[in-house]
Amino acid sequence: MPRRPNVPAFARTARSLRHAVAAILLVVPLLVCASPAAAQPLDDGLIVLRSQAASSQPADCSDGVRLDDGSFEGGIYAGPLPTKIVTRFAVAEASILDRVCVCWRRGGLVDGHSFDVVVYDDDGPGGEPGTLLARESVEVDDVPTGPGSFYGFDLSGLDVSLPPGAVYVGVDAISIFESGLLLCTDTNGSGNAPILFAPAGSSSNWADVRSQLPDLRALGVRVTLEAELGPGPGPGPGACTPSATVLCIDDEPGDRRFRVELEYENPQAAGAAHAVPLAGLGVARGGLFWIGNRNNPEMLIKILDACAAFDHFWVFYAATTNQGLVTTVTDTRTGRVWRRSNPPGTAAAPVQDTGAFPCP
Ligand SMILES: [Ca+2]
Repeated sequence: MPRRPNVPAFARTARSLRHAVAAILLVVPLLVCASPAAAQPLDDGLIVLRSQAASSQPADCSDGVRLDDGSFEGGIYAGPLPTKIVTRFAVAEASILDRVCVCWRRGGLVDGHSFDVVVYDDDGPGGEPGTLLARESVEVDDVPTGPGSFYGFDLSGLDVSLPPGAVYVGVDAISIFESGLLLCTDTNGSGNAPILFAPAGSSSNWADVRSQLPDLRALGVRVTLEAELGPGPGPGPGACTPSATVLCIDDEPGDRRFRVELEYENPQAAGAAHAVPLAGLGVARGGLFWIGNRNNPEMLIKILDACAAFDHFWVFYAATTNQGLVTTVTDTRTGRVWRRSNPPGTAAAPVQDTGAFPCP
């Protein structure tokens, strides 16, 4: 489902209505653009931002990272093909993506559209956008006639880790033919971060917007980042010790709080299943077990911290087997033990225990 924006903040000028009419007239003659996709400016004077009432999460990301000078002199559109456009943000330290805010202005009769917020690592050729870190479908509507409005999108639920260095953030796709909306542009600020565009759906073929629009200084795109938590205090007394048959799962990073063991029984054998930690793959909350053949994973198990909302840790697992199983999870901090079993010869049912361990 597309994500709707949180509190929109409006930007207006006293001459907004007159400028909006001028915008329509200016846009239409410029629709024929270079192939495969091209960006064009729209210049119709100074925009003065005026945010709505103060919020802990301002829709214009004024508490975040911005490359613009706070005023947007124009808008950018693309044609004839839908186009994605991104700009580069420096990331000083490992961070979590919190929000992305995008400024749109209405260039025609349509007052809303759906698009994707996209975030790329800068690991492409020559520092171009490479790995896609996040893509979220969002929508805006009731974009007012006039200079432009910011719309903020909370992406913290995606849990996107941003590596130190730089990332590209922008929208996919913009097309005057589809939306009639223009992405706000700053043409008189001091921003000089790279701004690149590419045909929608393309994973490469990035081109420098400034090769066509040398006056463009920044897009109406801002981000809010949160510093990623560093390593935790380390394993506590009695913490889980990983082994071939013991899977350790963290509560706080590195604390190895939960010990997970799986015993199995089938007509040929019985014993302890083999643990496969996934932390090295960036999956800290769960792991796998195999029995007899490491190419045949039998169980995925995870322990989720739902303390904030439900005051419990959750233990969920799915086992794709009919072998007999005894699953044991130990909270090494409290000594509490959680156990579930599956009879031999019975297809294992999934387990979703939302009361497995009390917090903290
Ligand atoms: Ca400006």
